[in-house]
Amino acid sequence: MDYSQSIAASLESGNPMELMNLVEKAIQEGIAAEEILNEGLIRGMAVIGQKFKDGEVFIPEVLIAAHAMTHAITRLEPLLAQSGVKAKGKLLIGTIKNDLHDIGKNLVAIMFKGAGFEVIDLGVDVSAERFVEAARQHQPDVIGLSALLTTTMVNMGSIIGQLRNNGCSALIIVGGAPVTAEFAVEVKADLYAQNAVEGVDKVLSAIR
Ligand code: B1M
Repeated sequence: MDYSQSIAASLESGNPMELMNLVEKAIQEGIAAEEILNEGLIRGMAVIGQKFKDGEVFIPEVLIAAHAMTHAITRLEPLLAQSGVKAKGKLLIGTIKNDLHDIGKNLVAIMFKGAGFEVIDLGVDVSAERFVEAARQHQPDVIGLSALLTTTMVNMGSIIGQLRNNGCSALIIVGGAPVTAEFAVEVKADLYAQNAVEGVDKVLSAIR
């Protein structure tokens, strides 16, 4: 089994110490941080998501994996952000109200930092009012809305409407597992991205 497969397997089996050791070894072996992330951590988490859906694992197991993944991402963060150049703009990002999923949103934030953006991360469960207030305070160039639940993504349109009604002209990008390009058009977002790297690419193309 190669490192990526071992990392995915160790995340699935909920063994944080083993996971960190494998991530460390993979880094020392010169495996690219992106590969460790995509082929190891994200792949492992996708399996856990499927098992959760199928009733084979439950919230505690998912939480253990999520904590382990967060630690591993923290270790990878400086490597992922190494491509950073001069500041390209300011991103305000958050996971929307009633949604506590933050792993994907954190990855988006890391990738934007790596691309040279100043990032203001509002965290999870962010209301429309907080987005509006933070947009007024920080005057971002880009606002990112993340949602992982079909029950919360439906609020994206209202948040975008309230931002626009309050005079915010920042570029708005939406994403998260259940969000699609069609949905992004429906809620009047400027951009949609399927993953963090695509998010950075699309924003850079739009602001160039
Ligand atoms: Co929950 N959860 N969860 N969960 N969870 C999902 C999302 C689910 C699909 C699992 C399933 O049923 N298969 C399901 C949603 C079903 C639906 O709505 N259709 C679900 C559910 C139901 C729930 C609860 C309701 C369970 C319950 O309590 N009964 C509950 C809700 C809590 C709440 O938010 N109010 C819940 C709770 C949790 C935990 C707390 C246990 C934990 C979250 C821990 C944390 O985030 N700190 C958790 C987890 C870990 C998951 C799964 C297994 C993994 C999510 C993840 O981190 N993926 C998830 C199943 C799955 O997605 N396969 C699931 C890895 C991450 C890197 O990917 O977040 O998709 P992702 O981010 C990607 C892209 O989506 C994109 O880029 C990232 C990668 O580059 N992206 C953006 C994300 N945001 C973006 C923003 C952008 C651009 C791209 O621009 C701004």
